[in-house]
Amino acid sequence: MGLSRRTFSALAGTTALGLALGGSGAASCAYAAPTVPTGPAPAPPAADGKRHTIGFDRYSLIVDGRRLVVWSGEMHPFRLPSPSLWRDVLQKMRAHGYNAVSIYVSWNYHSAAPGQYDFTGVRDLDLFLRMASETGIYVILRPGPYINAEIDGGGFPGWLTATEGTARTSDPTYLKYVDEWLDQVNAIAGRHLYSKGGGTILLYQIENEYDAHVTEPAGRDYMAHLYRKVRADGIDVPLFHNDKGRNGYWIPGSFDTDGEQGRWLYGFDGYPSPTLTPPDWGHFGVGGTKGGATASPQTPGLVPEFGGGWFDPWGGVWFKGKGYAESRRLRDAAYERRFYLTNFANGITLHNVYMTFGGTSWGWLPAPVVYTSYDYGAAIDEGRQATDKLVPMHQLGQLLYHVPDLAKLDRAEDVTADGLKVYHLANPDTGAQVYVVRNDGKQTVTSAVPGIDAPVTVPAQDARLLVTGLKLGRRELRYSNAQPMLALSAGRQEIAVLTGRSGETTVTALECAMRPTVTVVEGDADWSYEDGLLRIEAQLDGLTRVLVSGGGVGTPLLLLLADDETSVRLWPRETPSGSVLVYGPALLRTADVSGTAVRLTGDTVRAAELEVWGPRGLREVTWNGGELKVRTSASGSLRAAQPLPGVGTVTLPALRGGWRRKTENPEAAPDYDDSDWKLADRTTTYSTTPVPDGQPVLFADDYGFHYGDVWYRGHFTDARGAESVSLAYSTGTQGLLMAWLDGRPLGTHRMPVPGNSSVRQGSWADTAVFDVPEELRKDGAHVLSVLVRRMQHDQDGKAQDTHKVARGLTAVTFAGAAPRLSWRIQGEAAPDPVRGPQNNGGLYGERHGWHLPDHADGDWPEAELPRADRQQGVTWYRTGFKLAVDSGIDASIGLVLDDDPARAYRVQIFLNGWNMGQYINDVGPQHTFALPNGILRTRGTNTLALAVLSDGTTPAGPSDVRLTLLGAAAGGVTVADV
Ligand code: IPT
Repeated sequence: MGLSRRTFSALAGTTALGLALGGSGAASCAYAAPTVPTGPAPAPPAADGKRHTIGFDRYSLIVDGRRLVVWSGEMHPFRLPSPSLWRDVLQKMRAHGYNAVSIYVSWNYHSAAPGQYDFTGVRDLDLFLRMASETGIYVILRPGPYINAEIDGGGFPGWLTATEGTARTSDPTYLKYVDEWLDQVNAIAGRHLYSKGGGTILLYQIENEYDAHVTEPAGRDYMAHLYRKVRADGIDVPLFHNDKGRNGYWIPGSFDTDGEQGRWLYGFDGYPSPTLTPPDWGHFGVGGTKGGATASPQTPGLVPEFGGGWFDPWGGVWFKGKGYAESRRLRDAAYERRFYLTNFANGITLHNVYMTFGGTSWGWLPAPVVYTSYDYGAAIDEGRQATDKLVPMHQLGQLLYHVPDLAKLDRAEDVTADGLKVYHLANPDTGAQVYVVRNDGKQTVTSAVPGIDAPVTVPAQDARLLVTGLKLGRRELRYSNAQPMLALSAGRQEIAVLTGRSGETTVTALECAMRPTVTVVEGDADWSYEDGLLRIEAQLDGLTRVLVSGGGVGTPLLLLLADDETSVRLWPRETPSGSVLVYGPALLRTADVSGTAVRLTGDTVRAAELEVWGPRGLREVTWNGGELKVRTSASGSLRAAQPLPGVGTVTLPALRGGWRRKTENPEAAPDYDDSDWKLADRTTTYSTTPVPDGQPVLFADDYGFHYGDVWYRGHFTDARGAESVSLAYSTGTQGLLMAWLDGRPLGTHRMPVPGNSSVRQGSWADTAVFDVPEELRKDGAHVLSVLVRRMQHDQDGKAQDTHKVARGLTAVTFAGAAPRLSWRIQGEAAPDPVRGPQNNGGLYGERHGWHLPDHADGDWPEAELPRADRQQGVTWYRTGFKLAVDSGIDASIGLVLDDDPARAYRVQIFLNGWNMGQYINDVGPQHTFALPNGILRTRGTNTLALAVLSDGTTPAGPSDVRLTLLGAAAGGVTVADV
């Protein structure tokens, strides 16, 4: 095995670190990296203008010569169209122990046409990266060019579907466009590299789950091209790819990286079923081509995506989407402990949870497979609320940051415990032992784990991490049956936090050469001292506090034993003046120490105590700018004399009155003037869908229409003998087609589910057949008007150009006659300069600004809800509403639509002109649509416009339309209007 003996570092000159890699390359063998002493993780990153090194060895990343376990969460800026709120999510992640955020950048979101790129407003990547630096969180940047991500075309712009060449290969046309994209992204990314002190980008991914052409030049040259391009653009941080299914694809050396193997990491993803036993995919795992990290023994275990939830498909009989509560239930907090701890126990030290905040696939962003909400069942929900899935993330994230022994672990001798699976690991330098104990059964297990002289309880389908022989500041933990969360030093004392389930009895044993002084400051605890061991027994309920002093050590140790619920109200923070630990509020956003004062910002939901441990001499505490009266507590903290107030009530207006209504689709009328529409007369296409013989190309993308609805008008002169018309069309899931002949509705056809044999799976094509009414089978001028609701382009997951499958009409024929039709086509107008290319389709109302807040609707007839209209076509409803949420409250608000599920209609929801998604009444499952603050004016007037498409087969709504509160907190970030 040709091992590089050089330090794998991101910057020239860093070989000074001298991290020689030794060893034979065998999968589980330990590589000595003697020059990286066990010590604190690097300080939280910032754009500090300094050069930094980013290297790695088999165990972990090594940043500025210190080991770093990357504990990352995925969010997509494009799924939260209000930049101020990015900061909210980033701060929540950082506070809950994530030290990195991984983001996709979606090409289609930034590019409406070749050569046109927009990185402003809700697309301001630079601003996102600045916020990440200000938050002190690393960024893993993943700009594709292909991303998948349940996004239209897998991230490919609509216009790319109409270009020559095969995407995701070394095809020169494709590469030309890719370079154009990377030029744009890298110009911004280059300013935010952690290596260069410009920001916090730590790692950069090229492509995603690229498993086609792996051994062919078309694939290898493509990857090599991407690698070279990114390097040439000055991106000097380690690069990697995300291998789907752990095939060992794109490991170091598998393609040409200009001899720079040392700056390329192997990454793989995993979305295991939550009902199965967690897989061993790391260095200590089963090995072989499906073994995950074992495919690349010299690089640290990197999982760029590990399922933290799952996307939910549309509802109805075939897809059976059940809503995101179900995703969250299947991958709950216990799932996270069980699966993520298993990953960690397998040597995965770079771990990203996809998704941590899922957000919203607003407008026409969603790939056909998903609906608007991309909540994902993630730890932070679509309404930006913390769920109890943050508990394990918080506990583990703080642990990995605060306990350096965990950054370098080897597999240690096997130990067993009845009823539990045990992974035993050890730090070769400090001797600390780590046990990940997992219960795969259906009953709670209490068992004996060697080295821990106390019963270890693990609930069914759960896990926990235990340590022995671990240094906690100046003392040493011999063992505990509680999971450690952090150890830090604050002022004159050291603090250690251990956690467990509420009500559990924990035993924590500390080495003490001499008899210590022990004070149970708060809670239900007992202690005993014998043979150099202090044994503390505590029943967990809130925060149990035990102060240990003396015993031969000058610095006292405050032992905090927290139950789960309490552990997520403990907020450690590193400041330049030292560590701070805050206890009480629902969220700590920032903590700044200057002189004797600590300034804190954060959120409360219920009234909360506030307590701060910090550097010596602290006397004053402010909370969200207000000074608090504080006292020194018996546990050495500053405690607020009064609890912080909780959040006040938020009242939302009913949306009953003020509605106006107007029907559109004039395009259906025979005399509608379509002379300024494009002629659909092309004969060739780059689409993968064949052009039917003797027909023009009717595919909307070929005429520059890529998003939402598209209209066709086919003119012909003789309908004699025409019995029926067949309209072949192709959309995504849930697509539909409505047709009129000479203004007479012919009917609505909806894309059937894939079980229907007439649908070619994946391409979503079907044919609508409508009778031609007898009275219209005449000579003379006729117009066939057709509205197609497209449901976006396929993702190109298999690199077969499936994003180029046609969308819109594909062929039109008559039975009993063969008239020649002359077609005109009309889709979306020029993209909204602020809201972007995916905000609108080609409905008449959209082309004429009916969705915009300032549209003059004064002459529209007034209407009352609920409605029960029965007609085929498009009707708009508009109303306004005022909100007056207190400026100190972060209220997250949603819009609910509800009706009898038998009614066949769908709604495009426009809030202040922004397309907040699509509701399909008889499909579901989504009824609540998140309205992001910034787009929503929480202190002002809002306009809601609903574009209703009804089949005409049933009465149609809207019926029940109302606002709902998704969550509220006192605090929040400052929100700028979008
Ligand atoms: C993996 C993709 O990398 C990611 O973009 C997203 O699509 C995710 O899945 C699912 O939400 S692909 C995989 C699980 C086959």
